Amino acid sequence: MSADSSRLILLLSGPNLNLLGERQPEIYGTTTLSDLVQISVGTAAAHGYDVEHLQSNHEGELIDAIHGARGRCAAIVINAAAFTHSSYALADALATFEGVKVELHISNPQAREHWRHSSLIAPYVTGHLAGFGASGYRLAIEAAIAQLEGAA
Ligand code: CA2
Repeated sequence: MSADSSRLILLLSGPNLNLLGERQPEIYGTTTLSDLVQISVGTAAAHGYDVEHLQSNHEGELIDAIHGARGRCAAIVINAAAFTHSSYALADALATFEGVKVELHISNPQAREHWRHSSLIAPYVTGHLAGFGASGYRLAIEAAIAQLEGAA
């Protein structure tokens, strides 16, 4: 049986996030991507929502996943990693998704190198969360659900 699209959230993880917990713990913490997915799934489940997760190091694969979410998912939570700062194609793909979109970052890009200060996807998302480490995943799922349920 297919999941109820009004209660399905797509969680997307961009390039290199598969290495979380292995390197640069001073920036990204020690939590692995699988831990973050588990936090997201648990948070969503507590509110009666499902999470589907995809991590890819390939821009086109993330774009295909966004296209595939159209009409099938209620929200997208995306940590586009470095594609945030470089991919017009990802920005265009997000613009085609009509549901709730949350841009998520583990670190605070504004407090880091200058090239991380601009987000090409920012104009196409409902809102963004950055700098809260692993807790950001719980907060982002809650923010997406609050939007879907019309809460302030
Ligand atoms: O803070 C975030 O979540 C970022 O999206 C992470 C991206 C970075 O390019 C963005 O500016 C901010 C980098 C993800 C790389 O992940 C690694 C994980 C472990 C070791 C090395 C990189």
